[in-house]
Amino acid sequence: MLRFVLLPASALLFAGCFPKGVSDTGVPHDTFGDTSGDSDTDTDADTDADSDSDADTDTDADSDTDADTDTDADSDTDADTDTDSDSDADRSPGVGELVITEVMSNPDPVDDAYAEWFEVYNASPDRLSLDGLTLSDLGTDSYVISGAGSVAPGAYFVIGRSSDPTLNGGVTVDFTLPGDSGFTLANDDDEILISLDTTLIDEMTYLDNQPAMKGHSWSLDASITDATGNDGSTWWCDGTSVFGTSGMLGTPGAANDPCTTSSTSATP
Ligand SMILES: [Ca+2]
Ligand SMILES: [Ca+2]
Ligand SMILES: [Ca+2]
Ligand SMILES: [Ca+2]
Repeated sequence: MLRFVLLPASALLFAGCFPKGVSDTGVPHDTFGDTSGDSDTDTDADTDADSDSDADTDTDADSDTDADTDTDADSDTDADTDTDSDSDADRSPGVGELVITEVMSNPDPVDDAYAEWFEVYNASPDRLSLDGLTLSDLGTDSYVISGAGSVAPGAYFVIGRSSDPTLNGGVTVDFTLPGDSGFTLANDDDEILISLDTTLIDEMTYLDNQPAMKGHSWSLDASITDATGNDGSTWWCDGTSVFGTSGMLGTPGAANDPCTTSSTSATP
């Protein structure tokens, strides 16, 4: 039951001693009816103008300043700290978790400056970030990967020198090396080293008679997907499947061809 209480005139006079909008502690409070004692004009208890109770400017309940409901600072809606839309935090690879599986060092008839590429395989059970890894050789080539994103477990990833299909022979490239990367693949002998700081993740070497044929990739046998199995030349051979638009042979971004006795090089 609603009751009206009649206050004595002295009580009303006492309340009137305080200016409108100022509490009895002297702290201004808003005049819109919230009881929090804060100084804003909305009806919640925080000091910002939105309707939730945290101090950021979005309307979700977490304390960060983006509009999603997680508490990390990125703009996606999952709870991890990376910017992709899956729910795991991509991690960097450990030793042997990325495996170099295929190398196009001597593309033909297209220009090496656009059509060189190599392929890595994610041998781990997790999505692996490529950013921060160093690509190098035993000479002076060295480039720290930036902006490549990540590779899914069990997937192949192609790093190349151009994403332009009219220049690179039609290979689909997952990450394009910048023009000034300085990372190139010699036609005679060269190496690819993938490192995280001082930790070597994987390394492969080819000699001046490998790969033997222009326009063919140098391809690890389909049965080998580990970082020691690709050492030496035993399990490598020329790619045999046609890809792209220039008649070159290899399997960029996909499982490799098997090395058979009909291949020009290794016979596992
Ligand atoms: Ca090189
Ligand atoms: Ca080359
Ligand atoms: Ca290796
Ligand atoms: Ca392949």
